[in-house]
Amino acid sequence: MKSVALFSLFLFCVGANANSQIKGEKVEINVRELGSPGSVWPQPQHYSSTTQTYAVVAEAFQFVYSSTSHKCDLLTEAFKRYETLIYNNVATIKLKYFPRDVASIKTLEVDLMSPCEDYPSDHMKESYALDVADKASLTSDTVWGILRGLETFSQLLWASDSNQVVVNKTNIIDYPRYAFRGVMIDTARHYLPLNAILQTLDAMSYNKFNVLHWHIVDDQSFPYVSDVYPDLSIKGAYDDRTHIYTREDIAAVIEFARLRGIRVIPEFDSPGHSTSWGKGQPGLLTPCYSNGKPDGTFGPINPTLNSTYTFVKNLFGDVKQVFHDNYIHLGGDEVQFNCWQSNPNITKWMSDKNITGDYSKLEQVYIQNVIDISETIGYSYIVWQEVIDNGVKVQSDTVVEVWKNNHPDQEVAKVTAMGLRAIVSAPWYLNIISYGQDWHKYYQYDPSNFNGTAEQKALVMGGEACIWGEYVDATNLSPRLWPRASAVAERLWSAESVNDVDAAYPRLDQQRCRMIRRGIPAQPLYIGFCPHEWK
Ligand code: CP6
Repeated sequence: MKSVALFSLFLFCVGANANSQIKGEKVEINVRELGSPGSVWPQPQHYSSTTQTYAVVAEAFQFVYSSTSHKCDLLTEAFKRYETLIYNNVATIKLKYFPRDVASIKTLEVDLMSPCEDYPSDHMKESYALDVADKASLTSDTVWGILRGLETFSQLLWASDSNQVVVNKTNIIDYPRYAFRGVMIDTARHYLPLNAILQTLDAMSYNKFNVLHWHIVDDQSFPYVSDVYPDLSIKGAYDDRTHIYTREDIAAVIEFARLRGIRVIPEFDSPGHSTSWGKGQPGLLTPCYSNGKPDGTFGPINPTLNSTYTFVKNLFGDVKQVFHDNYIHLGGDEVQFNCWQSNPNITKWMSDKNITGDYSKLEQVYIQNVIDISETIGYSYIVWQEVIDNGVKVQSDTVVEVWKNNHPDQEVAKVTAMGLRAIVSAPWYLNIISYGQDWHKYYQYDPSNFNGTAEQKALVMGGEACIWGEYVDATNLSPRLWPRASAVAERLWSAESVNDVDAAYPRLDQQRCRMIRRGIPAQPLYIGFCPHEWK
């Protein structure tokens, strides 16, 4: 009975026996530890539980507001969602109900101590306290904390050997280690239909992620429908009727995310990675020259023209109307200089400005302008690390995303030594696959493990799992993300000391099975099976 697999088999097969006994008032459970069914992913900061269990009458279970609680639609929606989840989960594992006279929990009393906030933001608080005893209660200062606590509570439920839905007597005080816990999706290399994005948001909420970084456009396609520049998607999308994101589509994504306490940050990557922008906006990209004349190909956005900045200003103004979050990701990665080098007009402009030959400086001019435009519009912004690596001088409130996997710790040290905030995605490129349990290395990377002062460490906001789209579309998005991104989720939420892969394995295995039961096609960690596969 050491292996969790065998333990689960015992629970769900032997437990189905009609003669299963209820021992008196309290259902006694012999084996109960983190790693057995009913454990939480990501692991809470403070967790204590006893072997005492309460029956949960899942088909009648309800979340209720305490008499003093603030109330709002967002929370009431969440109650419904989790009631359904709990009910369906139980249905999926084909449990029978024994609503007998044992100690049981019929409600979880929710106490929201401050008025609901409408939108999650960079300063949202997510801490909560959950107490499951003779009475079950969930308390938080914020609606976001309540959402996290509801998720935790839903994960505590499991099946006793008498085949009842039970929850252990448990006390949890929980809060995230990092404020920024993201997943990046790429809808430019392959279009992702709306339901794939919504499913990703659902899975993110099961893992307490709180930012969807939406890399919405890139060289290959421009699915974003702009009101000011409709030609961008008409000419730049893979298909201007089916492979686009309208205002309504994006509003639906943002609303779905909001209800789950997830921010949506769009990325409009420039001046590189912007080939598709040129189709609907002639004159924007730099014409490349061969043998002294334009060769018909185009390079990065042309930083030397006033019209470029008028365009960016109008486009970002439009984006700000559509995306609610305070942040935009400006990109700035992998800018190729050779096309700029080939173009005589660029050369002339650089000579006039006394920056001949210094293409990093030219990039700096562009980024500086785009940052200024973003600030005027009221945006805070994130950039990829090259912006710093190329010596671009940025404002002190810039957030730098470290993505290159050669010594990310040194890069984080460098960025934070400059007083800039950092997020890390370098070790978490989930689009890269290999044979074996690669989640170990995602799990063991720690964003704060670098040579630096306490002040520097405080500038590390968190990180994100990236799933670039060159080899990913809706067919393989979910299995490639989950449960590998769950390893990242625990690193970003749980305490630094929670870093033992062997201890994590049975909990992660259970989290994966839980995601399957909730409809997320998460790939297996390794050999084995899920309890719901057995009747
Ligand atoms: N597209 C953009 C990409 C990548 C980056 N930016 C990328 C680079 C290396 C790998 C995966 C993706 N496809 N715009 C880098 C930030 Cl391994």
